[in-house]
Amino acid sequence: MKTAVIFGVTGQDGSYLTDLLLSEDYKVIGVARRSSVDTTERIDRHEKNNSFLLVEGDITDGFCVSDIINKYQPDEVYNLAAQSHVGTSFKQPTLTWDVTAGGCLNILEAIRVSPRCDDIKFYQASSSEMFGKNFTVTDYGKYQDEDTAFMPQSPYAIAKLAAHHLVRNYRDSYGIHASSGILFNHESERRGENFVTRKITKWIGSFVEWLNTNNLAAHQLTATSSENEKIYASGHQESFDKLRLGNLQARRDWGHAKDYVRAMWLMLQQEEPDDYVVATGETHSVEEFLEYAFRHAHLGDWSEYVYIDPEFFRPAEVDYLLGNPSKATAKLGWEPEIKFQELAELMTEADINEKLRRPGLQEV
Ligand code: NAP
Ligand code: F7E
Repeated sequence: MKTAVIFGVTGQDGSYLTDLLLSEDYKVIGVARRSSVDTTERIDRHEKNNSFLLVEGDITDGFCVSDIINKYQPDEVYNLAAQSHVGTSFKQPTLTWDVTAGGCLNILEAIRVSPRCDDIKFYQASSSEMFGKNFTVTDYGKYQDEDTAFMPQSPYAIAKLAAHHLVRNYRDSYGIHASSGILFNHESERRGENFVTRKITKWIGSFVEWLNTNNLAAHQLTATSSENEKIYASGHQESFDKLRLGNLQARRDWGHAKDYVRAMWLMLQQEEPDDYVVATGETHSVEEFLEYAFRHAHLGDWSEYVYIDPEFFRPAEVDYLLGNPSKATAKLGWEPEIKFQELAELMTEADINEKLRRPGLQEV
C-alpha cells in the first residue's frame, strides 16, 4: 500500500484527490492547519476510513513539515496548500508569498534532507495565472502551453511562479522526482464560495429559495436598472440583494476539479518528473458562465440580477486564458471528461438542490 501526504487536504482539490487516492488503495495523510472553526467539511465523508488520517500542520512552519515527512515516510507528496485567491493576494501579499512560495520551499527542503529523498515523488500545484497577460500566437489561434513565457499579474501568480521555479531547480539540482501541474481554472460543487463560478451558482441557489419561500415566479419581478442594487417583486414588500460582480469580460479555460486531480496523480506515476499544462482547450467569459447558469435555472436574462461593483475589479487583470493540454494528453493519456456547459449546469443544479433540499440529484 502506497502512502501519500496531501498538504491542503481541506480545499476543493484536496478533497477530490483524497477520494481518488483512497479509491486507488493508498493510505492518505491529510494535513490541515489549526483553525478556530471546523474546516473539514469537504473530507468528512472519509472520517471513519482507516486508510485516511488527518494531522495538524502548517506549511509555513518548516520544522512541522519536516516532522510530517519523516514520521509518515510517504511515497508521494502533493502540495495543494496555498492562499489561492487572486483578489485576496492584492490585499494580503506578504501572507500570500509566505504560504504560496515559502510553503513550497519548506516542503522541498524537507524532502531534500530526508533520508528517503530518492523514494519520494512530489507534486506542486502550479497555476495558469503564471502566464498572466501572455499567450502564444499561431495560425490556429492564441493559447498557453508549456513553452509560453510567464508574465504574472498578481502577488499570487508571482508567488506561484517562484514555487514553480523552485520545483524545477530542486529537480535539476538534487534529482528529486518533482513535477508541477500548470492547472487552468477548475471548479466543482465543492469550489470555494468566493471564486466567481461558485459565487454565481451559490447566489442562484439562494435566490431560487427566496422565490420559493415567497411563492414568486421570475416573471413577477420588477425590471430593475443596472444601477439598482436590489430586486423587487411587484405586490411584495421583500427585496433580494443583486449578485455583485466585477469584470465579466475576463476569459478562462474552466474544467472540473475531479478530472484535474486525476492528472496530478498521473504525473506522479511517470518514470520521469516533468511539468504539464492541464486544461480543457476551451475559453469562455464570465458573462458566458452567467448565461449558462441562469438559463439552466430558468431565470431568464442574467443582466436583470447582476450589479457591477467596482469592489470586485482587480488592480491588474488576466484577460485571456486558453490552455493547450496536448502534452498531458500525449504523455499521461489524460483528457477532461467534463467541459464548460456541463460544469456550469452541474454547479447550478447542486446549489439549487442544496437550498431546496430536493432529493434525487447527487453531488458528483
Ligand atoms: P483551496 O480550495 O483554496 O484550498 C487551499 C488549501 O490550502 C486549503 O486546504 C487551505 O486550508 C490550505 N492552506 C492554506 N494556507 C495553508 C497553510 N499555511 N498551511 C497549510 N495549509 C494551508 O484551493 P484549490 O482550488 O483546492 O486549489 C488547490 C491548489 O491548486 C492551490 O495551491 C491553488 O493555488 C492551486 N490552483 C488552483 C486552481 C483552481 O482553479 N482551483 C488552478 C491552478 C492552481 P484551509 O481550509 O484551512 O483554508
Ligand atoms: O476569477 C472575474 C475575476 O477568482 C475569475 C484560482 O483558483 O484560478 C483561480 O483564479 C475571473 C477573474 O479565479 C468576480 O476578475 C468578476 O477575471 O474565480 P476567480 P481566478 O482569479 O482565475 C487560477 C487558475 C488559480 O490558480 C487560482 O488559485 O472572474 N470576476 N467578478 C470575479 N472573480 C471573483 N472571485 N469574484 C467576483 O465577484
